Amino acid sequence: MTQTNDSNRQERVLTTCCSYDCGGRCLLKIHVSEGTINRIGTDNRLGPGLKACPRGIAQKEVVYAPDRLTQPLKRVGDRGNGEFEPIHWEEALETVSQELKRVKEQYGVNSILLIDSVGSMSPLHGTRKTARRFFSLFGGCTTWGSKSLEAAHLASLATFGTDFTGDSRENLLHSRLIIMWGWNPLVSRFGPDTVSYLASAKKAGAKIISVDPRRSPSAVSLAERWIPIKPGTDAALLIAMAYVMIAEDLYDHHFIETYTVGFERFKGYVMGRDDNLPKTPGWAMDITGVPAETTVQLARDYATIKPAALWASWAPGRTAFGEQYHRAAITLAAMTGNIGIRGGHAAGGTGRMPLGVLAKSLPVPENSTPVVHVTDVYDAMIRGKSGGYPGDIKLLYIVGCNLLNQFLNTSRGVVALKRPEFIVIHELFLTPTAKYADIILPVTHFFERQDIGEPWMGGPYFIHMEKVIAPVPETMSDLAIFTALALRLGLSNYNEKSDEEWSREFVSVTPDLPEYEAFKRQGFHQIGLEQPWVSFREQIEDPDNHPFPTPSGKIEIYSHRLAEMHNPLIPPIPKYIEPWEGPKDDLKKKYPIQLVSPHSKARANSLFDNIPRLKSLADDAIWLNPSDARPRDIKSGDKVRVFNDRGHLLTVARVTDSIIPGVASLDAGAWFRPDSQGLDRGGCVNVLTRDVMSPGGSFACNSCLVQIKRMN
Ligand SMILES: Nc1nc2c(c(=O)[nH]1)N[C@H]1C(S)=C(S)[C@@H](COP(=O)(O)OP(=O)(O)OC[C@H]3O[C@@H](n4cnc5c(=O)[nH]c(N)nc54)[C@H](O)[C@@H]3O)O[C@H]1N2
Ligand SMILES: Nc1nc2c(c(=O)[nH]1)N[C@H]1C(S)=C(S)[C@@H](COP(=O)(O)OP(=O)(O)OC[C@H]3O[C@@H](n4cnc5c(=O)[nH]c(N)nc54)[C@H](O)[C@@H]3O)O[C@H]1N2
Ligand SMILES: [Mo]
Repeated sequence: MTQTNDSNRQERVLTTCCSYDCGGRCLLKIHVSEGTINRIGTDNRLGPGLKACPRGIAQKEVVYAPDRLTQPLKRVGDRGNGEFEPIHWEEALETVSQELKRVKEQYGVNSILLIDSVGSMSPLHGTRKTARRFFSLFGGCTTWGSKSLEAAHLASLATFGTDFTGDSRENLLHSRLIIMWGWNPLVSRFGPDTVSYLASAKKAGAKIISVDPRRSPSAVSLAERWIPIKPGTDAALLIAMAYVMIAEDLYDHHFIETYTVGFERFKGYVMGRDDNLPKTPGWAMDITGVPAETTVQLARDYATIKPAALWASWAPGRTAFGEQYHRAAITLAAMTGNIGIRGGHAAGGTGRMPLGVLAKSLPVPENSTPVVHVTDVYDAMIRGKSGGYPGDIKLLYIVGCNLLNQFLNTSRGVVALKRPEFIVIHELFLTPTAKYADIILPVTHFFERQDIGEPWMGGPYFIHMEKVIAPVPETMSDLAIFTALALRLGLSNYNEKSDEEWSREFVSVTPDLPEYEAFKRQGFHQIGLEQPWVSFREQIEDPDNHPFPTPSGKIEIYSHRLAEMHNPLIPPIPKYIEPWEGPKDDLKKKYPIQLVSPHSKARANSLFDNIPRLKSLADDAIWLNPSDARPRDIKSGDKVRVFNDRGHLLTVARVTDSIIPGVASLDAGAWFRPDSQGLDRGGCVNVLTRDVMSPGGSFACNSCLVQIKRMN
């Protein structure tokens, strides 16, 4: 988007958007002259728009950061001690391609583990896309899954048969009741316009309730009521709400009969027919800490205020047996008839819509690769074939991931990262993970390449990502690195187009987008909808012609697919299963505090912890309740040590009644900076978390018991 003439001296304003794994995906307007960024603006239209947060606006500090990696590096000291020397690209690429060849020939492709996360998520330069395309042509490797919404994914597939369970955001304007369940969109962004729609809904009279162990910033500014709950117990509260709806006959019989299967089985469990244990609000109170009257009121509200959106977010699902929480939330959405209607919400938790996704992105040829679950990645690196994994991991290839910081149980990560014969990483910064690499390849920032921005979730809109500035010399995009490696290894067809040619192709095949030149000129394009896009509208309005894509064609409260798994820990109806490291675990005697680790307002996962302007905005104190602080003689601002058998870290206390007794909260993403005693002075919460997979696949970071002590 050129505002003035093309003289280099004149300031030009170019559009782009962050391509990180952040829920925002907001419009950035970059003011550039003489090849340098002067300042960054954003969408300045009134009302809901594509407005950026301080992290987007601070990208100038990120791209020009003094600690940006600007040359390929080769390790010289011991793994992990951070000593490197610069080398030429020629040597770096030759070493990497030789190692790939050697390991493939000597041990087979399964001994190469690709950890490709979503440092960049765009359709062309997406870190996963570029890496998977390369390894597919290379002949395979061992891969991993994901680390975010596995529980919701399993629940949505089992219950609805699809994970397209979202709605376009303006649907919130039609809700009379919105329950933000473990959802804090003011901080953990879910689209640039979501909070604006929530605020409008509130203004229009919608009742907003927050169910969260913390009185989160969203609870403070949007909710009229905060219902504190013990982490990992959400399924119990939802099931007790179902009890109230059944006992008081408040549920939607027509909906249940027309659209669902298995309700009677669920009802039997809820009413205690099978186990003589009715799941009453009193039963739940003992587990969740939520007073019985509160549960009764919440159930009555959800059953009678219509339409209502139960926004069941992911953090409660990132617990042991978190799958049950998502399954229970969907069941309640069905019992209240809130699926497929304007102002309702399917509560599937995946949030995806078919809109707002480009019809085409960098193609990844099919290649069946063995997959290691995220919670097992370190175990696989340590035990290899003897632990039942696909290979002994000899080469670790990391693209767009700070695993040491972000995967569970950092101490185990430190052991694991010493194992492979060779580690290579593509990075912007010398992250805690990059310190363990043998070769570091410095990548471009998204300002330095052309691409297309598509919504992280929600939308629908697309943003033209202009190449705003020339790349820092000696950095390469992931796509360019893999293109160069493919050439060296004799792999044909990896990338035979320019970035512009790819972008042009993606735009041209996507319905609802103007032609490429017009899209470029506009800078962004929002798709107009006559009415909100609501998942399952067709199935509800015209059930005879639109079955749900499940074995029965209905919403499966009793899931046939789960039943076939014959695993009592993944039952076919949603049940409350006592989580490990939850409020009733025996380990509480030793480690009495339940720790949750939400996302930070100042970071995108672990990104920007090294950017001073953003670090100063972070809330990196550990929240704890006065009743837990008092006996430990802890006051706000005190230095505290947080520990369990897995590790320990140093941080600062914030004593507040905005968190329930027995629970503490420390934002995830601060960088791991261990001292010589192994005490993490960076405050990386994953030194404390447990690396065990929930049976349904959830990444259970919020099932974590700790003790806290004041440091003298
Ligand atoms: N600013 C910012 N935005 C982001 C990101 C970021 O890093 N920074 N990351 C993006 C990504 S990758 C993701 S996956 C999403 C994350 O989105 P979410 O998973 O929704 O976010 P969290 O911040 O982990 O947690 C949200 C709320 O859940 C509460 N919570 C924690 N445990 C429990 C529990 O057991 N029960 C209940 N009821 N509540 C609980 C927390 O206190 C918090 O207030 O955010 C996205 N948006
Ligand atoms: N305790 C706890 N742990 C958690 C969570 C939690 O709530 N609590 N949340 C989990 C969730 S939901 C997520 S999504 C994960 C996130 O964990 P990760 O996927 O590891 O995400 P990031 O920390 O964002 O790391 C991305 C890395 O990519 C780099 N990068 C950025 N742009 C590019 C690029 O263009 N190319 C390349 N090659 N690299 C780039 C960044 O510098 C950064 O180091 O963390 C998980 N871990
Ligand atoms: Mo995530």
